[in-house]
Amino acid sequence: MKKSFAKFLTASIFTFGLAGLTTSVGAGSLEDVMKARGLTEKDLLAAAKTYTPTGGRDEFIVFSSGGQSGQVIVYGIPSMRILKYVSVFTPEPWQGYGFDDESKAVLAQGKINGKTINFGDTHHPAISETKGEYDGQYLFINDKANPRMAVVDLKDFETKQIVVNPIMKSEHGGAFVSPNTDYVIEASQYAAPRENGYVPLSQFNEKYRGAVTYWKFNREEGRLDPSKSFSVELPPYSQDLSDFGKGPSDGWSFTNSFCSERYIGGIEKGRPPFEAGCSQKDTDFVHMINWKKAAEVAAAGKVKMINDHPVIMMDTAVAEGILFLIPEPKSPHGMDVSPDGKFFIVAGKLDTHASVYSFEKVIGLINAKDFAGKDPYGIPILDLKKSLHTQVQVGLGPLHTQYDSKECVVYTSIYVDSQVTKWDYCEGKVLDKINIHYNIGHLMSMEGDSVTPQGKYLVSLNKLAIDRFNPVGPLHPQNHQLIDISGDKMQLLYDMPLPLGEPHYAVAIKADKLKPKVRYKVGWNSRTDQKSEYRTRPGREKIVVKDGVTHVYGTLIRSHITPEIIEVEEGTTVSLHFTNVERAEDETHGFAINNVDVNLSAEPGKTVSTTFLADRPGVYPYYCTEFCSALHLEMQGYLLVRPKGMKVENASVSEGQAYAQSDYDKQVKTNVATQEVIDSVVGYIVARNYKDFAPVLALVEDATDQLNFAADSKKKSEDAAGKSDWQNATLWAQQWFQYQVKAADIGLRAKTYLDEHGAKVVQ
Ligand code: RUQ
Ligand code: CUA
Repeated sequence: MKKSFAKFLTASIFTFGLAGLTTSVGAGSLEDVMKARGLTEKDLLAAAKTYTPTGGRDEFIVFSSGGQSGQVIVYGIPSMRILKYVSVFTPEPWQGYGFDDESKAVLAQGKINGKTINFGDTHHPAISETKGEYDGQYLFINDKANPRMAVVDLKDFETKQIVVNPIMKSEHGGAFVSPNTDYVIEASQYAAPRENGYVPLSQFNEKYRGAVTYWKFNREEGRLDPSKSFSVELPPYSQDLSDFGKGPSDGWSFTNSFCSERYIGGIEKGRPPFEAGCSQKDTDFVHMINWKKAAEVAAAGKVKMINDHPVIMMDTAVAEGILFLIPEPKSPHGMDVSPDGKFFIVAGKLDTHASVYSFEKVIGLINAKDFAGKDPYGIPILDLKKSLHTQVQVGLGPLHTQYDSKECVVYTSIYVDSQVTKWDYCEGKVLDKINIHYNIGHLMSMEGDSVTPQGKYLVSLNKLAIDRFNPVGPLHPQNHQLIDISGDKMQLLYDMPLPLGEPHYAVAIKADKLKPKVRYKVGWNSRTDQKSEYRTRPGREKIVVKDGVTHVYGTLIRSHITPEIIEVEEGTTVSLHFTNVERAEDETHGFAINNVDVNLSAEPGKTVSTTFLADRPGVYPYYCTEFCSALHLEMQGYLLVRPKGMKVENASVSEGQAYAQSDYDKQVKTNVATQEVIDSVVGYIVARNYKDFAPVLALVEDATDQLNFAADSKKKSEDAAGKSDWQNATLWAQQWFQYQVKAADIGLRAKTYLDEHGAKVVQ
């Protein structure tokens, strides 16, 4: 195998490089394929609009909530290819999330009253904004089940922070950001007592409350700052979705509600259920809050501290003129402020209308103190008719609305009819309808929450898939349908099954606004965004006992784990710290120890740790879990846990075969031949304008590293040969060869890249 390697390499260059691509004609013509697969011309057009050839990129990147999976799903548009699951509230082994000590610390921030919560019901992702434009820096996502908010850094797509809402027991209306991301809003859902503890439902009207929390975002640190955050107390009206104003409505936030009946259920006692009791009235309330003024009120200390968190109580909010109610039709849902900030649209789940409110009218009523009445808590109520711009009949069960790049054009999801309605909110008329499959919840246009929606595509986030895909048992995937909205008529392009939780909302950003890194600075704790105190450089690996803990400072690189043998006595607390010292793109190493639930993921540059009690004597092989190189299977080692009191045995093991000088000579011959091939690849690369290609530059850098390692092993092998230690001389010569293989592998990748990207000869 080794002998043929040089030949193989030469052959590879020839096939992939010098000979160029041979076009192979597949089975049949386009018509044949259409006929065989039963495709129409419309299907082909849809395929052409979504198909992305190998190596191609998407125009938009979507961040979708993962519902009860507690994750965020990342995919591309128009290809609808899933790119990543970002673990947020839930442990996820591929990313080592909830397995390494660093990410465990993030998850631990999400404990509620000391209890570990291992899932989240993620609902509404929001991308950070600058002047109302998505800036691609951070993503926020809420947890409806356990009122929490998380921050994902889009530099590495990792969860950095989880904050627990101090006064809510349930939430829904988050995350939405103010136009400069000063604040992230989180609104409660099911009313509950503000304090922890028992309060009977008979005191619902007096003691149960809703709230909105404004989480202050510190952009420099990339973290929410609980010490500068505050809440506004609200009536027990089951607050729902929220949105921030912009332009003329900047400084205000809007939160709708349902069950303003304050019904408390009791089906088991023969009372009508919540669904009946919560939909008695014809209207519920939009809560309109002047958050800029509220921030001043909070800063002035006009708050009540509840669970160490400042809350502006309702009477203060009313007295300060920061809280108002506007009626909205029956069991509303959706709250979407227009890109220019002049309107906000609400739809009623049990109504067929979407209601367009005019901010100008609403603020006029507030300034003129023209109120229609007060609610039981003394909050001024505006008149519905006087607040409306228009109402449009859009279909049965309208929910959410998204804005197009074309002025006045919006799309509303119609749950019961399983449709999307395209309409004009300025003129108040329906323009088009399209069927979806089935029961749409949210929908999403490109950069639809920003001040400049991009149009082009719309995604329908359907709650049911029913018959759309090959059956996989009673639990079906969700169905995200891609719709072309560039023309007058909407056109369905693609069905994507999403098999991970129930996505609620999603946001799409222009792909070129995202600038994620491909590697960390070597020795990085990615969760705190700081150098890890456990970072280790190659050659500096060590084992240190400190405060009764055995710390192993190790490194990972193709294809070895250092150290390869770790021996401890039964009952030792072991803390392993591994730094992936690779600089190469995509060279992640995993680290798993068999049978003890230890599993890490170390991306290039990252330092990860795991701490555990070695409480059972035994032999525990460990290995790298990512197929990182030809000798990945050899990326292995042993954890030995010696029974208490037993002496260390320095066993002499018969290590492989005993090599002779002839073995050494043979290996050196192979290496010399391999080096010639590598040189020819290098010659091929440097004869071209490879410096114009960033990925190739990175590959060349990595290959240079590998060749330096090769030189180091070569020297060790020659030193051993000088002492006629043929065993070690041969082993080091083999190691030298391993590095050559890696360098060649990388070189060939660089060469392929140059060929495929039209590099030019520059002699
Ligand atoms: S919700 S299907 Cu949780 Cu946003 Cu409306
Ligand atoms: Cu590292 Cu496999």
